[in-house]
Amino acid sequence: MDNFLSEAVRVRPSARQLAWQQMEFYAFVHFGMNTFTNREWGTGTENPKLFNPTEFDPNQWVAACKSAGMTGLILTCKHHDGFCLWPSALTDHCVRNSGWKNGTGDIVREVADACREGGIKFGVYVSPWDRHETSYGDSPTYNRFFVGQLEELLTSYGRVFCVWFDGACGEGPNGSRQVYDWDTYYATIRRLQPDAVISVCGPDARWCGNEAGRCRKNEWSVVPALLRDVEKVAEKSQKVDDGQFSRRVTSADEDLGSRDAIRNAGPLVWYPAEVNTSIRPGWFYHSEDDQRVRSLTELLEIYYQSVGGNSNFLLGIPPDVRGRFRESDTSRLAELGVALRAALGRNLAASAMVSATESLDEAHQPCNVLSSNSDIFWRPYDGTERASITLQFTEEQVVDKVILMEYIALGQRIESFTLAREENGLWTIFFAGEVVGYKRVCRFEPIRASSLRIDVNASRGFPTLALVGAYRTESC
Ligand code: FUL
Repeated sequence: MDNFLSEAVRVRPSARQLAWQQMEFYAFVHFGMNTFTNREWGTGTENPKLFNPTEFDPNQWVAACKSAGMTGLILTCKHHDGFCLWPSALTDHCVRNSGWKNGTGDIVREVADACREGGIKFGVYVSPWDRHETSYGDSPTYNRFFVGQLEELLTSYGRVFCVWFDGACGEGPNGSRQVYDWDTYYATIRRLQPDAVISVCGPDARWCGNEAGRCRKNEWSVVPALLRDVEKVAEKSQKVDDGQFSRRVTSADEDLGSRDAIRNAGPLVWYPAEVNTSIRPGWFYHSEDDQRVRSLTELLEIYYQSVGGNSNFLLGIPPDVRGRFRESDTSRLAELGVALRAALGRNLAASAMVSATESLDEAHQPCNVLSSNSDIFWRPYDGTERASITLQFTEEQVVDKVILMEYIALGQRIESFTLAREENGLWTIFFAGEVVGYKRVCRFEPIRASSLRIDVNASRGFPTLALVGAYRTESC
């Protein structure tokens, strides 16, 4: 194996990245001053009294997220307008001075508690760009203020699975430019919440590059380290609220991780993709969008492309001025959950007989791919880069999806594979793919098969498979 490929397989996820990857699908809740002013970006001059939800109900949010199969929720604790959803000791521009509960409430606490009680994880979005705070633009002073806010959020509300930073960096007063002290922000998060991933403008999870819900045909988790620095500098992020940014998809960086992309790219890092988009056109609630909730078909497509394409899926759902999700949105989430269970609820291969061209040893037998225990997996010998695994069903099956999962604790290895089926003794290849990674959902027209074979045709060293599942959508 070429040197650069040996290096690529030595790049492994951290424990926090592994735990995060397994979350797969979670909610992005934009709630704050903009909800009450009907905007996407506030100016920071809004009267705090405007924030006054009448039926705030985070348990309703959590129940809706769970109905879709989501595993976590990220809340906009502070958006660009600087208004804090917790009673920050560092600013008056916060819930303490709002009309809600006469200033005695704490939205962050109630949401964090509702998540914990509901059994999903809680994460925080906190905008470094702050259009209210007067020290913004006086870099050292503002950086101290922002670290103080991080400390408040990361010490008062229990465990946080993610700190989500976007790259927006607007001007301060009189055109002054704020230089963010990312290194201190990151060190603060690691110190206070060592298990939390730092996403997008951070080292742990990579933004897929658009807000339209589209990811690449092949999302690699091993990519040039340079990408992380670029994110860190935030030069590529949104600069204006022009409504176009969210729809722009550049093709220039379509290939981030193939052999060609990494051969001369310098150091590599584990930097897996996250796809973020909203169930509505905007991130915040606008009543004029009530008829523009994404269809079930669109949501399923984004789900399969992202979760089924080695990415995590962060879906925005905005509460309205009551502080509740709209009925249209909750019923769409419930439909999505029903559809996903019907599509992927039953593994038709669960009792298949499994064999492989070779297996390293007893601990890496091919039957491991049928186990839901993601800690056991199949692998061939060192040096074997092409290998096959065959599942013989107990009776002929009709199948329209196959799930493959690599054992990514040993890196991302598979570069190309095909699926073949046997019907009446005849083998036919019916699907070809490249990246597998944490999870790949292969979708195709229903096929009839008595056996299914996965041929790994190219790999970076030996391939691994932790799961092979076969599914057929059941009518619901
Ligand atoms: C962007 C922000 O400017 C948007 O308002 C939104 O919060 C999105 C998720 O991140 O950078």
